[in-house]
Amino acid sequence: MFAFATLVALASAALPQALAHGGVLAWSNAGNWYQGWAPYNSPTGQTSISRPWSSYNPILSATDPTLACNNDGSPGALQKTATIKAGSEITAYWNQIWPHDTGPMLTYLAQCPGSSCDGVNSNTLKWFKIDEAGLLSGTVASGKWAAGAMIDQNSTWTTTIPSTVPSGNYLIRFETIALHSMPAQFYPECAQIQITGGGNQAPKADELVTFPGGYVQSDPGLTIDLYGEAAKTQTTYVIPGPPLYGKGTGAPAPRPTSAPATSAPAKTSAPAKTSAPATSAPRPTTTAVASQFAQCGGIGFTGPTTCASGFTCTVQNDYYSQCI
Ligand SMILES: *[C@@H]1O[C@H](CO)[C@@H](O)[C@H](O)[C@H]1NC(C)=O
Ligand SMILES: [Cu+2]
Repeated sequence: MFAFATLVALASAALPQALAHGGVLAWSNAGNWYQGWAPYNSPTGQTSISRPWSSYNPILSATDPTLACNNDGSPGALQKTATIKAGSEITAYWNQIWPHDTGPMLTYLAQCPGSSCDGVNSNTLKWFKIDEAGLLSGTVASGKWAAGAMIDQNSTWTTTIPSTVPSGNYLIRFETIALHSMPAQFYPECAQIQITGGGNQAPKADELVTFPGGYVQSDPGLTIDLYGEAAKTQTTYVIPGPPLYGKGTGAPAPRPTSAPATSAPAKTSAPAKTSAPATSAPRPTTTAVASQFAQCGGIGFTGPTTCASGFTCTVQNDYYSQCI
């Protein structure tokens, strides 16, 4: 019989492997190494550019309130921000060896209001996609996926910050989606960065999404069957989310065709998104007010434009005003 201590040691050594899941554990940019959040260590005293997260488990629903920055993605007590030049490369290091080789890789940015992302709820932000890769070659059934390429390159993914992005404070969100089983598994991870030396190309309306909101559970890219007969000859894969930054038409973002499913009760203390889902149907007149950090205006926005007492509706750009 094993001593208790031996069992504990074996169990903890085997844990990440047994779970066969994970996330981003570190970042690098321009020769600088940034240690990520350690989800299985005590949050007390951890200081990182990563937004904190708490488990290697995947998110299994497109409407999960933690889809923006993982569970739960709220700012750390000792939250740090990395200063990163527009046009430079940022690399995310996933835990090794990343186990899921079928699915896309995606990277998003969301600009924070004000002079810092500290204290900003990731659910209130508008995200635009700066990098995406899906099925790289071959068929859906047996081809090469971006997630497989990520594994091949030391379980890392590198994205260039577009030089045209306006300077400012952003959350960057790296994500891999695993498609080997259904429902699809989302693994998003966020870091706080300050982009310097940027350009002046703001994202267009149809390039901006919220999380949750940017994906619908029924998206073809989230429901694709890797094992069916069709997969043996299919060589196309539709990456979920909005058009890439710079590829949108400027039209208002397309509306979901059906009401998003109500999400399960949040398993965390992260505040739920407070802005009402946009809809093209006429709205009943309402006296609703937008709470702190909620959207209160912008092209295409149909929710409440009055802020709760003590907050002012402040224009961030043509598409987004926020109660701050
Ligand atoms: C591979 O990634 C690990 C972190 O997961 C890092 O410590 C190591 O330096 C990387 N190796 C190379 C060759 O980049
Ligand atoms: Cu997994």
